[in-house]
Amino acid sequence: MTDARISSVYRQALEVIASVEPRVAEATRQELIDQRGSLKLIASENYASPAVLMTMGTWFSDKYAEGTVGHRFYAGCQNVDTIEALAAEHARELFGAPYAYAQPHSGIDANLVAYWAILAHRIEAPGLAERGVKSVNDLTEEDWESLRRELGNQRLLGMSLDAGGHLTHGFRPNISGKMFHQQQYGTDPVTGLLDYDAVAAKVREFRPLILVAGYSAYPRRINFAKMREIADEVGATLMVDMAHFAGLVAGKVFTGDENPVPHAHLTTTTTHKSLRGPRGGLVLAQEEYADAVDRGCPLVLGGPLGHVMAAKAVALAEARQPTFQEYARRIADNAQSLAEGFLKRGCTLVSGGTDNHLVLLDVTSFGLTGRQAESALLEAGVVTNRNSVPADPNGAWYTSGVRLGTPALTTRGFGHDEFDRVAELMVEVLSSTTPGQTSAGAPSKASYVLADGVADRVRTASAELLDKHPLYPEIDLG
Ligand code: DSN
Repeated sequence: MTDARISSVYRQALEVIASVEPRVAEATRQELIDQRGSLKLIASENYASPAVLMTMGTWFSDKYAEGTVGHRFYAGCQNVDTIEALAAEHARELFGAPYAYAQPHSGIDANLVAYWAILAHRIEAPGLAERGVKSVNDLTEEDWESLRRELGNQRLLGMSLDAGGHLTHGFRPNISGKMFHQQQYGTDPVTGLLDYDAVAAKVREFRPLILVAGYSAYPRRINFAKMREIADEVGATLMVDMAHFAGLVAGKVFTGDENPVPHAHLTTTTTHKSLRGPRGGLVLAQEEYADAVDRGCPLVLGGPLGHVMAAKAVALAEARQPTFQEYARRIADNAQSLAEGFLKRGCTLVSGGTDNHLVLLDVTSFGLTGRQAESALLEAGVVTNRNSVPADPNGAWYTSGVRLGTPALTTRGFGHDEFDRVAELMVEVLSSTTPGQTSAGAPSKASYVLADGVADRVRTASAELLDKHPLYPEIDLG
């Protein structure tokens, strides 16, 4: 239902923006139209509430606040202190974490803060403890030299990108793959599931300082109690990146061994995926890591974004409401419906299904690469992202899969029947798509041919679903 107050705020804001740069106002208006008119299945995206969106558009953006709550490098940070403390308090309460750090600007930043905190906490130059050195102020030049050697000589083990891990988990093109000696664990080639015995064997052999668990494209839950046992066997620090499934943890879908927070030494997340907040990151930690995490800014972060931390506080307050638990349960139920919708139509899913918020559809059975599938689906108004599948023959650029997530359309109110229909429409697009050719007439991994009329037919069918579940019904831009 349209809310006149909210509509009026946005209309006036767009007028103000248009008076300076009309093209930005127009693109902002168009973005809402585009998002309203497409089936958003990107597993890492969502729709934040108007309260969260509005909180980001304030004068907190104008303030520098490097440092931590109560210990800033700038004067006049009393209100930033208030909102950062609130965001951290909500995060601690929501996730049951001893410590929370609300400053990271993104997931990669949160992971960098955590990595450096682990290094700072765990690495010591030889002989420091014996000499009773407690403060960095007491380190000699030789100590620093030896620390530098140690820092650059640590091992990290994370899930491989093609098995569903994230590029910040030690993938070579990312700084995490360069600052650490890294190795990766994968999934079982037959079941597509994490094989804990294989992870344990790799950990025993590689003896990492950091064992990273978590994923951005693994469609299954993880037993974090087991991962902690595996880490403990060699004295490794367990870091869990729950960016994708933080909403399922917050909403108590993942509890007990599937809740990483009590088991991990440090847990990182973004706030904008299933958690449905502003774009940003968080680090949760056991108390012993708190001091090291607190050094995130200025160690690896630029000045904290006050307006975004304020929006994190609002979003986390929303996630503490009982309705968020219902939302999280529906995310997982809807992923099941989507997976069943594909399976009953003969499609291949990595790991044979899902028990979290995402489905990884292997499109090779349609004779397509992920890139071709992604483009054909987009032409029909279905927004997805191509994604590697385990041991992907098409590599990380063209890929063989598309990753699909339910958090965004669940926010719009989609349920079982709608997700089954989404699967049906996607299968119609993919089975009507054939690989194209390069300009020289060779087979192409990028171009595709979608049969005439299919895109229009699917767009019309999608519009029926989307119209029943309007996006931002509170907002009428006129
Ligand atoms: N880009 C995010 C995702 O799509 O999973 C993670 O960085």
